[in-house]
Amino acid sequence: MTLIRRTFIACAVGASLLASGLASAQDIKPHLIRFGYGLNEQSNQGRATKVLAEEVAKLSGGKMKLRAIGAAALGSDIQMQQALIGGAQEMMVGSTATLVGITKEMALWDTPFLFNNAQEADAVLDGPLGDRVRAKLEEKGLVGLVYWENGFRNLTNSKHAVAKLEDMNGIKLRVMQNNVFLDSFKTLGANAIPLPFSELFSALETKAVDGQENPYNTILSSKFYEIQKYLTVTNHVYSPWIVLASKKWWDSLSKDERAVLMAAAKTSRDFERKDTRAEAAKALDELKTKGMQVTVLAPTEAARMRDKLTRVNAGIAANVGMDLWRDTQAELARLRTKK
Ligand code: TK8
Repeated sequence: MTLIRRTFIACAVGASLLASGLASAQDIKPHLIRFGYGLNEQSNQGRATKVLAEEVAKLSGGKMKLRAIGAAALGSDIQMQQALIGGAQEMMVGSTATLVGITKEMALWDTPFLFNNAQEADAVLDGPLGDRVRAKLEEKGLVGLVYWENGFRNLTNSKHAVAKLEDMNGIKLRVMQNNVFLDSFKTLGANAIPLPFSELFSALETKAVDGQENPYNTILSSKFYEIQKYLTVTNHVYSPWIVLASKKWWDSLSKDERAVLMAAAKTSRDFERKDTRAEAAKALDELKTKGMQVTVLAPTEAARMRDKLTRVNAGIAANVGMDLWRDTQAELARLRTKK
């Protein structure tokens, strides 16, 4: 048998073993993967992490073990990113927004009202533009595998109902550690204070800050309803999460090991989006049941906020680069006329 033929057979066997989840004959060694995330185990982030861990075990024939460590026990998003870059931790999932200090192109996803719906987000994030932004991480020591859904963000606070722009005045509002969010909420008149998510509950509880903004799922899973009375439906931005690996570690893996991780990441992504959307559809009612007072903005007020918020767009475009900005706008226009 020629070498080429033997290689071909070995590859074919390898592929079918991988497909059946029995990867034992492949170039897969034992690995313990420390995977950190910020939310609770009983959150959409926790549930999807569990699916990821199961998939990694299945596809690697039990050789690769993903140890999930939630509730920011390994640190905030930013601390974990640094641990990945240094090689002290293997993997994590967190907000793209907290990566902007490392990779400026990530700020593209912070553009207020960029996506009109989840389908647009999926198409752009899973397409060439999402790949382009993801690839930028590599020069900084990170590998971005897939985007998960955090979701459309909404505003909560403990002071008073926010029904119009002026109601934002003087609200001490926690924002993610990211200049776009800082500028966006300053523009709306809030006193915006950047804080890691891991410090948010206690900051709200002690009234160090009055409010915050996050998707319904997180307001529910992090029990913000216990300490935040007022919720305003703003849907001001679609927030992605991204599954990251340490590049230092990734580069030491075999092709097969990387294939296992990538396949598992994709399965977890598909599960996560479905799960998150199903939960989000019920979460607002649940938050009302828990006692939150929900304000839906009158169209004129929503338009005033939107107008103010989109003033940060020019700055984002300059920061992420005009080519990336224009290509994104063109892709969105294409998606919108396709229907
Ligand atoms: C969790 C965070 C969270 C984000 C935030 O670590 O910080 O508000 O929405 O999901 O990444």
